[in-house]
Amino acid sequence: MKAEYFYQYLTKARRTLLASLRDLSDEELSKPVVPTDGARCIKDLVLHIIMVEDGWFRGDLLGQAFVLDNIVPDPSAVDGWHHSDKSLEWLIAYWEAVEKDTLARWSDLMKLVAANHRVPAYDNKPELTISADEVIWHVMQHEVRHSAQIVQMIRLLGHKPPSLDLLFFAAPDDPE
Ligand code: NI
Repeated sequence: MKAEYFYQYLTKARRTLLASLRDLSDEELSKPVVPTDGARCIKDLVLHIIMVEDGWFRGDLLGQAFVLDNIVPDPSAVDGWHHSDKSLEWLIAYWEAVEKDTLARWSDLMKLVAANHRVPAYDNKPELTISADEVIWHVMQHEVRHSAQIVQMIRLLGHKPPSLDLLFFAAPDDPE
């Protein structure tokens, strides 16, 4: 499967997920349903997914400024795990801006894949590298894994979560 096809699937799954999140109250989106120092609420996970794509594709692969730098006066203030103070509409606007930029730069990303470009896998171990292709798939797979956690949180809040499997988007004409 081509990476572009899978990213297109993600853009559709995001719309379905966000439609479900718009049906939740701000209190529910901010509620710490998982007792952890990490991502506790839906907003924490949504922002984490966006920042990972923003950071890997722009900062690590393309060597360009983060989308975040253009939408907040102080990007360093958007750090850490806990973001219950953010509005869902702000999160959606950031996600849409990242997606738009990724789609606009897709051919540049694929050029890095074709050139077998490699970047450090960890900030503190520059000798350990990962290929551009692995970065693309890491970021996309990362969204799938955390989206599943969001789905579980929606369930824990007492709501019916959306179905986000690729199958449902690949075969939209399936008669129920
Ligand atoms: Ni993660």
